[in-house]
Amino acid sequence: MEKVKIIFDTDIGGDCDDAGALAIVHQAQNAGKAELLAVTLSTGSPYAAGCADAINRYYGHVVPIGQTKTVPPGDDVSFYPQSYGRHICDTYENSYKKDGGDRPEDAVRLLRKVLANNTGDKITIIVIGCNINIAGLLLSGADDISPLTGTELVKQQVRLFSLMGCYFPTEEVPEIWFGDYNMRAEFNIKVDIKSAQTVFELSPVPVAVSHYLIGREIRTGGILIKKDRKNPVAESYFVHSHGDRDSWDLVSAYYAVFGKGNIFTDSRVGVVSIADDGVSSFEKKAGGLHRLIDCPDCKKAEREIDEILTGNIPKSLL
Ligand SMILES: [Ca+2]
Repeated sequence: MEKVKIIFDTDIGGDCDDAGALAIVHQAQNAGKAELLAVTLSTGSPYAAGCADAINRYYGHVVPIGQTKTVPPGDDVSFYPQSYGRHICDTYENSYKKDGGDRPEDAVRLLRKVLANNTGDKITIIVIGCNINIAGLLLSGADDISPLTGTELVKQQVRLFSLMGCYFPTEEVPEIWFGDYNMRAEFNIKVDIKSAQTVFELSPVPVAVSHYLIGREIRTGGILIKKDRKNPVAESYFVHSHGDRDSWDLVSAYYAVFGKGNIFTDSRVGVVSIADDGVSSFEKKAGGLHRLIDCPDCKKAEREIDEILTGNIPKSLL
């Protein structure tokens, strides 16, 4: 069985789908299908490292954690203390308690270290927050860790970025409204537009995009609440959503580990562009490095993702 090496780049603690995505990676690792190498945090929240580490400990795979040293421009810092991430960090065992715990190292340094030390199969990077860390990696120069630039390291050691971001209007959904707010730029892009532009412009390897309208149609994770509240992922879903939640980040985690598997298609290849106001566009183009993930049967996807979250990975995926 091919074991997929994973780096998990996340803004965990804000929306519970990051916790669900991390659970997918851990369940895949338990089944021998994945190996989590590191977690990097693309949020300034002082609770994010503790939240990620608590989940990693619950599943028995403790890995190094890095964090951006710059608060992303669109982060709402007043939200950190109200987030479910704070509750998980404060309640569950972890090494990164806000007061007196370890502090995560710089995310770009950790990314460079993990890539530079890699031998054998290439690494897949799941990117499910804003793009500050990956842009920082791509723009990084040679240093004491490696004589290679970030872009060279990525080209040599990364198989794929499995990235959640972008809203592409369709005929069926030409606009998204939350009350009187018209969402033209998707959240992960809007939090750091410049970094998103950098990633789509500079990535020398394929980027598979779990875009807004796909994850929105797939509701999962609530099943964990009934199963085991000692599981910090179950608690994340309970505190944040009291049940199922849209699966934006879980689509990226599934695709990173299992590819299209039984539930996704990725027929479109081309180029994603991010305008200066964060609005995304996609142009089909032969030889393009970007592709959009599509889901022909969202109900089927819900069933399969919930099965994986509860540890029942279909044999066809292994
Ligand atoms: Ca996220």
